[in-house]
Amino acid sequence: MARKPIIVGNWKMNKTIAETKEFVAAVDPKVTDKADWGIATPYLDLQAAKAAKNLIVAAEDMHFKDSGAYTGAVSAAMLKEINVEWTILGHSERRQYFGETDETVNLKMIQAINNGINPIVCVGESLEQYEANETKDVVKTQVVAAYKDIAKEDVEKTVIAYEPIWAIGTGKTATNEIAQDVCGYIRTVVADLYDQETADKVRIQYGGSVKPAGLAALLEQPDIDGALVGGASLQVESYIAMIEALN
Ligand code: G2H
Repeated sequence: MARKPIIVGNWKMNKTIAETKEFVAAVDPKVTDKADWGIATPYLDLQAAKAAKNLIVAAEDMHFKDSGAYTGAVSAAMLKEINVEWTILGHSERRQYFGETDETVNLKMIQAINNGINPIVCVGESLEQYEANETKDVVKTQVVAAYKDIAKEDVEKTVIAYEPIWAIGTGKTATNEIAQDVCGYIRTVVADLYDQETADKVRIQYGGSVKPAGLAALLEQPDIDGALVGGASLQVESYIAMIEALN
């Protein structure tokens, strides 16, 4: 079935408000309808990013509680107030450096859905797990945990990003065959959890050192419906090169 590709830049801890304004002014007018194009930015940049008319604007994380004593955290209501309707959840850097677990990712998935925010949930294995041939077990565990108590009709509002940790920011990209194999497997996990129709609707991205030159071939893979792009999403030229790569 036809799924519209979704390509989202993950800025991580990069760009000031001034740099965000400059980026959006240059990139937003170039956006085409060949895909849903987006940027996930630091919280402080979100409002400036919302000047975009075409780009999806996403947070990079969100808390699972409505409010309370959670120093440094940002709630769904705060994002909604500035019309941010997307967030990344469970990025491996959040899991690695900020104590994110499968359980908190699931709580955040539920909170996002309950508040009309579309989550892009990241899964992926470490180099050690990859070398031990545990990739599919790891991503299955992460996907099953993330979707606990998520209703079938809400699944299509979500996006799954498969990001092998060994390919993140390292310049090592999984081959398209590896990426397809795992993304195809993830779709079977969703089909087992729900049904084939639901699995056919959910969009699955690949992430990890994606570059403009490789994007079109990546998206030719039957189960890869987009990309979560870090480094190559930061420069105006490189983001525009991705847009042009799909024209
Ligand atoms: C993976 C990716 C974006 P990069 O984290 O989520 O980053 O493209 O720099 O590997």
